Amino acid sequence: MLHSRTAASRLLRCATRWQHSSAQPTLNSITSDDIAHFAQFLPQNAILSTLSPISVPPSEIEQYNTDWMGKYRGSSTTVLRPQTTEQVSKIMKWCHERRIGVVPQGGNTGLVGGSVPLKDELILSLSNMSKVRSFDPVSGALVADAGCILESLTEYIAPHDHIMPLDLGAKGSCQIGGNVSTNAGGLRLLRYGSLHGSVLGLEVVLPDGTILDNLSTLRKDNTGYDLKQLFIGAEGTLGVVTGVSILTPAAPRTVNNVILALPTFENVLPLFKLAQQHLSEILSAFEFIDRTAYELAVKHGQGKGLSDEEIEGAECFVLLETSGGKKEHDEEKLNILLETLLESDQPLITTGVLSQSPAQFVSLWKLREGVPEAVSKEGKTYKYDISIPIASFKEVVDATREQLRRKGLLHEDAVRHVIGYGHVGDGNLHLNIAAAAYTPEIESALEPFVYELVASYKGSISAEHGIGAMKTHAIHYSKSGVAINLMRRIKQVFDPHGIMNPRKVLE
Ligand code: FAD
Ligand code: 2HG
Ligand code: ZN
Repeated sequence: MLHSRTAASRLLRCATRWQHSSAQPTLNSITSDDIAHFAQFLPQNAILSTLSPISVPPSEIEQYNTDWMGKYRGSSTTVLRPQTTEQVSKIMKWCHERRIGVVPQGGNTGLVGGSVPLKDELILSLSNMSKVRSFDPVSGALVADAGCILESLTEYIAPHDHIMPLDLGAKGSCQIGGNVSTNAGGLRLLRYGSLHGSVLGLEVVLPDGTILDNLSTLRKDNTGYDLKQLFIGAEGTLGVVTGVSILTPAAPRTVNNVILALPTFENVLPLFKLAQQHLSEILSAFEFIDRTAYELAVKHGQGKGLSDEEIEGAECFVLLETSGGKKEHDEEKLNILLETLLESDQPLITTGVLSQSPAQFVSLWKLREGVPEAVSKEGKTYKYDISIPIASFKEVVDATREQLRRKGLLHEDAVRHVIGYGHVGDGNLHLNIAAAAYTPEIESALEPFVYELVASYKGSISAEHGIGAMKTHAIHYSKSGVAINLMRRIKQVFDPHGIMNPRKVLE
């Protein structure tokens, strides 16, 4: 069954490749004349280019050409950092006429190679567009420039007792426009849902420079097709998001978190069920970390958890958070859950730590949030971000480790760790493989192995990070030919010259 499906999708892939490459538009490189044109309406400090007359050294462009993992590297000569939507519009109009490829870039924290050029496309950084445009403390509607850093927005609305509906480990660098463009999930999705629900409106500059002003703050608007949804998760392939209107929820009055050690992975599902039953509306996060991920977080100083004796015999960990309106009420509920867990005949947990102070609350979260950073210190990381049934998380991590062992790649000079962690509440596993270096041997041991495994569970090869440059060839594992074809037609309508983030999402 799996074999015939895979063979069919390979055939489809070849056919689509052939069709597409015959129609691939040719894009032009940026020249000094283009720079002279941009200099007519952009301040000098908004243009970084190795071309004359700007002529900065390539090292100044390096950080924009390289992604967070150090896995993808472009060779762009030019970064533009406009300050206004009108400037973005003029840039796009020019690039559309000149057939210059454009890569919109936010905080450059993306994990699928979508935020850096594959060749010498122009990099359009939104980092100079970082003003809050308005905030309504009653409705919670926040309207901000796309370049606002997620954490700054959190700080901006905190005095009004509101929080952003999303939170992620990269909050100090990622931008709201990047979050929208990747449809980022993160640590609060269980409670506040996805950005498809909380984004109220968008301002987008289309590839030909037209400004689509859809910055509504209305909760309800059923006037035909909901165009903003197309740009949420489009990864910069349909236009440049310049403004975001987003619904921010009221801040919970009380939050608690607890880290629980589990003797076996088998207990994760029953624990999740019990937590939902006992905590119901106050359960706001249920995150999973396997033993190796936990140990790496501790090793690299990402938070403090349990003592060595306490974690003895633990196979994995769960970080559970509650957010509610009344401290005593929430603590009572949480304590009843913990007592039930510890006093049962076959306890689901061996031990746990309940945070006792705001500092400890942050420290426990760091054990989970800090895993990507910790893994990055162990070498180069292959990252798979998949949706599969929760019960299969461990099976997938183990099968991947076994596959690498079979290929003779599980040793210090090749693959150092195979770990699993992620958002259990959302059915989203992060499978990370820390290696000494990115090599073709490791890659071909992992792919299509992991994608075929995911397809066998009818899962998704990208739960929250997107397709970017990494998974264009694998999109068919999770999307039908009909759906891919419709996506191509949508792309053609918005971007007939194929200048927006070329060769990302769709090959
Ligand atoms: P970038 O990386 O700059 O760009 C990402 C994509 O969006 C690119 O394709 C780019 O072209 C496009 N883009 C960016 N800005 C715009 C714009 N204004 N208009 C049009 N297109 C644009 N992701 C999650 O979903 N959940 C997590 O929990 C999570 N945790 C992370 C933790 C760490 C430590 C790191 C490094 C990353 C994590 N990520 C997570 C991935 C990443 O942070 C998110 O995808 C984030 O939303 C990207 O935002 P950014 O501003 O950095 O975008
Ligand atoms: C997280 O949940 C992020 O920590 C990053 O989505 C996951 O690095 C990863 O694989
Ligand atoms: Zn995640």
